[in-house]
Amino acid sequence: MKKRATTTKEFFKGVKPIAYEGPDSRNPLSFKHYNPDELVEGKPMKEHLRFSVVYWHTMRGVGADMFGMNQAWLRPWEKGGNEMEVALRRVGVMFEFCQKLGAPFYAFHDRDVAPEGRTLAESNRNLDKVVKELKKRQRDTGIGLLWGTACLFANPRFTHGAATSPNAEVFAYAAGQVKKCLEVTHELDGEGYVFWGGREGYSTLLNTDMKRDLDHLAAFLHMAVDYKKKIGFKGQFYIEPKPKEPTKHQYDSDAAACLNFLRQYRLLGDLKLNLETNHATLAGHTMQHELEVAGAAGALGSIDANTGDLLLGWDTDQFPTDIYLTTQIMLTLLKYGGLTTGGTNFDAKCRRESFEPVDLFHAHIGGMDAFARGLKIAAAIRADGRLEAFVKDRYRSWDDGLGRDIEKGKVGFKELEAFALKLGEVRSNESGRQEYLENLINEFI
Ligand code: XUL
Ligand code: CO
Repeated sequence: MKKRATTTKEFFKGVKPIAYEGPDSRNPLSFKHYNPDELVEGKPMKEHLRFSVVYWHTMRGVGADMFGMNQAWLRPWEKGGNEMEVALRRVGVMFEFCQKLGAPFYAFHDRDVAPEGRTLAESNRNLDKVVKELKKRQRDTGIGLLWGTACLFANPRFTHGAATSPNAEVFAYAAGQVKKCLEVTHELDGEGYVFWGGREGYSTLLNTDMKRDLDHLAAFLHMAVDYKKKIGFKGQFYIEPKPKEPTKHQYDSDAAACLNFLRQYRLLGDLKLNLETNHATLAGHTMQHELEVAGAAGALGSIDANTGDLLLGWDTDQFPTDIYLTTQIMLTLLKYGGLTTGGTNFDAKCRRESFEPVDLFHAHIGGMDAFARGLKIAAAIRADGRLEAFVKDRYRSWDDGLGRDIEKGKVGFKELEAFALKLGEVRSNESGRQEYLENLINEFI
């Protein structure tokens, strides 16, 4: 370990680096399933999963009550010094956390890491100071930036949207902010950059020109793509779908809406999707559905790992612990070749009641173990082969004869009608065997 790391202040005293101890361990601060170097389908778990910790919840969340600002979470390192001093100290806290957890990546919004100034120029200067520190810590620890993003939603100037604001000055401000954020993400060797349009939508159609908004959003993204090329940033761009919250309706509402938008505005080659479980369920879909939609379009990029509470419905951003969920996610990810530039980014927060710093460890350990189990279970299901064979067999009528001719575009309605007229009735329908397949999955869980 380099000298610097041993001389820095320790914030999580009493928490040792989290080690893999296996399923029989009763140590809550250990991994029972996540064993970073263990090979699954010939690749180490850590490369399959590429875990990432988010700055916004983990470092900047305060456990506020939703009807007031009162902070519930104990974060002793936040006390003492001015805003910039705290921001710089927080970098040390974040890297100690990621290091002890063994998370290879982190992710941030520009305004999470550095305080916003009175002007864009001042905000940029603040960001530069913190980025210097982030860069140093990245070098010392080997922890990398999974993706950066600009906060284009919290400041009141973005009340009506950023790239979809009815006010062109707001659009310009947002462009300036994203330009800078792209530069620092590039500076930090980010593997990607995310666009989440939290306020790119509307509260009422009465005051909204949707067509113009969409044109503006596309123009904004084209400018970002151009600028990315100009500065030589090679990271992957992503759009993160979410249907609502904070606005009533967001234009990037789900994977299909995003893909349609990207295709319509000729952006599909430049952006993939960053899919989040709680956003999927808010949109009335499962996470696996969203992954399949993106995968089929060649746009499966990265995941924001969390879960909602279906009894509550809104974006509760809880840590994922459901093995069925992680199994489904990993089945689809493995099917489409796994994560490359993307990662498993814990866009998740502790419950307000879990207010001690050590709860951050319990939460992330649980999420990482749940994904490790999902990965191993999915790999076992794939090795077993029965599920895949069932699906393949279900579609066998497309593999030759009539089905193959249809897929190859060799026949049209005329030929098919002639075939159907001779057929009398379709005789080859078979059971979908849903319950049999659900039982089969349970054999592995
Ligand atoms: C909000 C959300 C964001 C994005 C990044 O629901 O998911 O934190 O992940 O802006
Ligand atoms: Co997210």
